[in-house]
Amino acid sequence: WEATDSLTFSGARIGSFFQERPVLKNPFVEDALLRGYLRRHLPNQEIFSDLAAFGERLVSEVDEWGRECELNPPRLVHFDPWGRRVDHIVTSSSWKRMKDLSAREGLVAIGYERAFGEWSRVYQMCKLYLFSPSSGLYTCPLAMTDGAAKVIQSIGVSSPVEEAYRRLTSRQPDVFWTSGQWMTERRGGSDVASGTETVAVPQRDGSYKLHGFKWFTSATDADMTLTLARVQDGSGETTPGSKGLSLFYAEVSRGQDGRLRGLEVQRLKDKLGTRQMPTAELLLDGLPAFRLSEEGRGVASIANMLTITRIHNSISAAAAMRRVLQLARDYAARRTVFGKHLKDHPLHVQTLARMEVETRGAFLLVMDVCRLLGCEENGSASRQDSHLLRLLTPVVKLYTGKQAVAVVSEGLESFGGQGYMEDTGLPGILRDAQVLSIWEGTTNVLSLDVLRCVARSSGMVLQAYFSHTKSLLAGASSFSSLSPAVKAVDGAVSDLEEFIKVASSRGADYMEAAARDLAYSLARIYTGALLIDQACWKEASSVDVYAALRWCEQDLCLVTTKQRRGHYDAGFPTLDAALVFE
Ligand code: UCC
Ligand code: FAD
Repeated sequence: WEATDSLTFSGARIGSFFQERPVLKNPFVEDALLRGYLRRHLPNQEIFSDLAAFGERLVSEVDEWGRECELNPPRLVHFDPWGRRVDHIVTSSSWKRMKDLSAREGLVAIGYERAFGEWSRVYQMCKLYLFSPSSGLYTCPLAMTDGAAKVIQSIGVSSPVEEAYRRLTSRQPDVFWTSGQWMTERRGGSDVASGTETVAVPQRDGSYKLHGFKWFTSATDADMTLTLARVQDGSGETTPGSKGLSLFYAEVSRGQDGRLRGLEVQRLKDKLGTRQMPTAELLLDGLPAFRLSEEGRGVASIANMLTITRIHNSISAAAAMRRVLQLARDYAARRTVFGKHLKDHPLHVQTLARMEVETRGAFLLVMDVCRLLGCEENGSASRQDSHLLRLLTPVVKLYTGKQAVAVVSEGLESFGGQGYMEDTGLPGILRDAQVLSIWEGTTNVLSLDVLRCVARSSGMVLQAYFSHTKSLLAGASSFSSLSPAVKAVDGAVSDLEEFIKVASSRGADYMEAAARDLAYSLARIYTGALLIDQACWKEASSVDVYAALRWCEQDLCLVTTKQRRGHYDAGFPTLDAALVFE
């Protein structure tokens, strides 16, 4: 009988053991591959100092803002207290802070200042890679902002978009603008050509007014947007299909009555993830706009934006994988089960090692695409580089988008039940990863884009691909430790070449059925070659060699096996349909 037992009020006895949470450490310092990659290609002290300091700031300050963005999602206020329509998207103070931070840190500007020549894009993207998992999804508006700046630059920085370009690429928070990318309408997001109903009505002064409905518009608190619409001729007619689409620039502004000019926000989307960021449905009701492309060249003109946003998407995918791994390995050193730390259970470490190999592959693949982009923008790209950039952009986006979901999902499991608990912040990583394979082109749509760019280049992009992959392998010929990996990639290259020869005589339907497997094969083989190349670097470690070997143990060429190839034959779509719809 103890005195405390007689107390009417006493704290519940919940035991004294509490699990330790995983601790986020400086993501730059923690990332051996990132630092190794930069030491190899861009050994610049200024960049190392900047990234190390930025990494520190992410841990001490910004990561918390990102969490606040998740906890205080945007909301839409349609009317002011006196009943006037205002359509105000209210965002959290942390979301606004992200905008200031992005400007000051030059997260878009670095790509346009080009202080590091052809490596400027690599620098910019490495910084975004660190930022992304802590950014509260602010990397989404940054991607579109970067894409818009790229489109303007490619069209020509002149009136009426001179000012916009200056703002999109500014480092001054009060000058910096973000952009939207309004493409998707109710009828469709993949098939933009038949999905776009928005019309552009010419005005006397050469500008236009847009009327239509945009079904998905992300980061809708942006200052401007690029969008697609069909120009009406004198009799009010428009041209259907892709040939009728033109590219427009519009500012998002308010009139003296406080209402959005020519715009109404119908509602905010109720999303699985990306909740930190507003995604709206918009009625364009006479939105003032300027045509940026020639009439009918809308899709081709916005393609530059797609290239940039797809690269950003891939950066976010690799970054999500890296983040979950960094937390998982920290946790593995804290959590004890069956008498020892998780890090001392070989099966647990093997699971993390598999995730690590996938993450390394994703990082090297996306960095290589950034390198190619930098070369192209710097005027130092060969024809081969340009072909590779065109081919690998959809490949890296579709492959990393899918792998991010797999790796992050595995990552959540590594925390046991805690990985499933919302207030740990971990489930949000998975919910946000799920979108990476949907927006900016789904996996299938991008697989078909791969086929189209192969066909349109008369196979030149594939020639560039094979030639560069082989040159990477040739560099490894004297490294005996890597020979199983080299042999595997070499064999996969031959299989793929052979498949392409056979498949090209089989017709378009056959190729279409093979498109996804082909795109995956392109990704896996090329990534294998990059991991091998990284392992050949004079300062590479045995871990780099091991990572290359591990990657190349998997099925690299998915279009090789006879059974699978059979599935591309004429009879199989009917069987697939029967299987699905029985
Ligand atoms: O989802 C969106 C925003 C989400 C938020 C931002 C996230 C950013 C990452 C953040 C990370 C946290 S915006 C919506 C994105 N929508 C899409 O991605 C659409 C997906 N659909 C496609 O990609 C289709 O393949 C279409 C729309 C491009 C197909 O349209 P068409 O009209 O059938 O296209 P064509 O006929 O294939 O191509 C028309 C022209 C051709 O040029 P010309 O006429 O000179 O021969 C093509 O070569 O456009 C050119 N073109 C391209 N050029 C088409 N695609 C490309 C390309 N990818 N690169 C270069
Ligand atoms: P659909 O095209 O209807 O696709 C449905 C399915 O069919 C997919 O699995 C697809 O892979 C498959 N499919 C389609 N065509 C083919 C084919 N030819 N062969 C085989 N399979 C095919 N859009 C914007 O413009 N701006 C934004 O800011 C924006 N933000 C977004 C934010 C979020 C959170 C989300 C989820 C979407 C956003 N989108 C935005 C829209 C996004 O780009 C589209 O949803 C996407 O491009 C897919 O288009 P869809 O929804 O019409 O799907």
